[in-house]
Amino acid sequence: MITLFHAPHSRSFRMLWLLEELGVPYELKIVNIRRGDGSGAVDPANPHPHGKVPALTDNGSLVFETPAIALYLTDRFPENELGPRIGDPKRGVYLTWLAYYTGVIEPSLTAKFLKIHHIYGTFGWAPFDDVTGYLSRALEQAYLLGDRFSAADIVIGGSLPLLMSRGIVPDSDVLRTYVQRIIARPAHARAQAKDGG
Ligand SMILES: N[C@@H](CCC(=O)N[C@@H](CS)C(=O)NCC(=O)O)C(=O)O
Repeated sequence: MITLFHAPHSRSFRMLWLLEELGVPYELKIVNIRRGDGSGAVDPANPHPHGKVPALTDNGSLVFETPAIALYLTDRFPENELGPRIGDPKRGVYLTWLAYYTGVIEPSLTAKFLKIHHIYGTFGWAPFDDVTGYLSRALEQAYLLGDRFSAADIVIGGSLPLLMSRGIVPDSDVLRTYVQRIIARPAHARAQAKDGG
């Protein structure tokens, strides 16, 4: 049985959304986490080594880090076609977007937030403005993989509404249209209904 360790209104919402897209049985465990405003605490019921969410257990395996969970689930349930299988020509671009989220988008966002001057040739990621420019160009197509929705849209696209509403990612017609397209999916609404537990 798959168990998702989740905290309301947090990064783990996207894996809740993915599980709803997949339509597979799973158990949702709401756990407490430390919040940016100083509230909350590490929950002893959460198996994540750093007390974060999302974390997922399945048959004794623990999976954490959002892109790893996304890849684990789309490989485990390939019939749902939410991630290209090994051998599919789109597999490479899929893996690239998943790694890009953790390896480039998140660090560039943190660096911007902390006002860290970007050092080319030293940092392993691109500056945030380059990242948002690249994303905007990529999303002139319907989805990150072109004409097919995938878990990469959940991992990356699912973080955009909050970032755009806070003015961190600049609002644009391309990004707004893309976000509206992906959040109109029924599984997104089902995940929202379960977000609070
Ligand atoms: N790199 C992780 C980040 C997970 C993460 O930072 N989650 C936040 C919630 S938005 C959290 O659990 N924070 C609690 C803490 O830092 O103790 C991923 O992408 O899954």
